[in-house]
Parts: sequence; C-alpha cells; structure tokens
Amino acid sequence: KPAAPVTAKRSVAMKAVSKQDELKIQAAHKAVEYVQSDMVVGLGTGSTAAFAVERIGQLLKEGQLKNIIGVPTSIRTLEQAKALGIPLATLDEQPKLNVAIDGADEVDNNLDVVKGRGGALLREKMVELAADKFVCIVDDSKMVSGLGGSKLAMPVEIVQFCDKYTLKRIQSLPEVAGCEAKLRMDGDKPYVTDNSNYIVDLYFQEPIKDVHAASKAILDLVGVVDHGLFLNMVDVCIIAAPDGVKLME
Ligand code: ABF
Repeated sequence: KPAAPVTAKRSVAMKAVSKQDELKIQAAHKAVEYVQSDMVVGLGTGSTAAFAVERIGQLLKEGQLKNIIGVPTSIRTLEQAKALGIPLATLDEQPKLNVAIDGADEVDNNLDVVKGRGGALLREKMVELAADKFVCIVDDSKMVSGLGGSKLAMPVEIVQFCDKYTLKRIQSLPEVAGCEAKLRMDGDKPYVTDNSNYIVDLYFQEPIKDVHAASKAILDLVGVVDHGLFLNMVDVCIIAAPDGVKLME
C-alpha cells in the first residue's frame, strides 16, 4: 500500500503548515517519485528540499524504498538525513548519483536557476553536477522572466582572504554592471559557509542581461570559489502552484 503523503496535518515537523509550505510539499513529493530503490540520491538544502528528504526518510522507514544512499549538500541536510536514518555517503565515496533533488531561489523559462540564498551553493553545485538527473523543486513564487529579476540576492562564494578586494572586483565586472554587492552577515560577523568561505550577495535592479557571460566573468576572478547561477543543469523542474503541479523539462 503506498505511503500516505505528508500533508499539512501530518508533517514530521508537526508545525502549522502555510499554503506555501503545502506547495513545497507537493513539489517535493512529486520529485521523490524519481527515486527508486538502490539509487544514490543527492539531497538538497533549504525548506523545499527538506520536505523531499523527509519523504525519502519516510519511504525508507516504511520499506517502500530500499538501499538508498543519500549524498547531502550541506551539514544541515546531513544532520536531517542522519536523524531520519538515511544512509549517507560523500562524493568521494559515491561519485556518480542517479538523481539529485533540490530547491532554487529563481527559475527562468530555460530552466536556468539561481541557488544559494541558503548558503549551500558550492556543495549543491558539486553534488548536482554529479547526478544523472537533477530535479529542481519550487513553488510558483520562484518563477522569473530573467535571473536576477526577483531583486533578491544572487550569491557568490569567495575565499575569506581580502574579501573586500574580491567584492569590489566582482561589483566592477561589466557583465554584472549596476549590481550592488554586499558581504552576507550573520549578526555582526560575516556569514561563513560549510566550506569556511564568505558569501557576497549581488542585488540587481534588472534581470542579468547575459547570464552565461556573467557566470564566466565571475568565476574567472581569482578569489571566487563559485556562484549561484546554475546554468544548463536542471533536467526537470517541478513547479507547485495553487492550480496544480507542473513539470518543465
Ligand atoms: C536551496 O535552498 C538553495 O540553493 C536555495 O537557496 C534554497 C531555496 O530554499 P527554499 O526551498 O527554502 O526556498 O535549494
């Protein structure tokens, strides 16, 4: 008998679930349909991905999935998956994944996405690039006509050494002209990623004109580790909206 879905009333978190969380749960559960027994699965980070991790844990517990190995994209997700009893590995041990499931901050019509507002962009990109299929899960609030268009942050992970220098170099790139760059803070200290790096958040007034040029120019700067533009990476995007769940491939 198929497992009962985790609904608003039955979320493991057992907290009041908002309408938006309901959509995230729907997208997450649809994505977990791509997971079959004996698969190595990339486990994303963020509130939407957490519902997928929770679902995988539930199906494993109920015996409907067997022999899954999860590759977490952050320490947060590692801890969640561990608590759910999902067997885990690193990319060193499992360099080839069948599927990875993760959320996003912005998705455009080409299925190019911005990720990393949760700070896990580097591990997410490494894990998701190693997967045969990357399934991106979002509610419809994440859809944009051009990346950068939500006016929220596009993150860039940088080394700590001379962070102000690197921030200025990013901000003065013609490929991201007009953006405002801010060092991400955690209280009165810079936010530190799982990889002991800092994050510079870029804020755009208009969508980025050429995301491929921006991606290359940012990555070419020494001192930059990676950025939140995930281009040509998503195989399937599951978008949950009040009128139903849509798939884009
Ligand atoms: C991860 O979580 C990130 O890449 C992205 O920044 C964030 C999305 O979080 P949420 O699902 O909570 O909106 O997928």
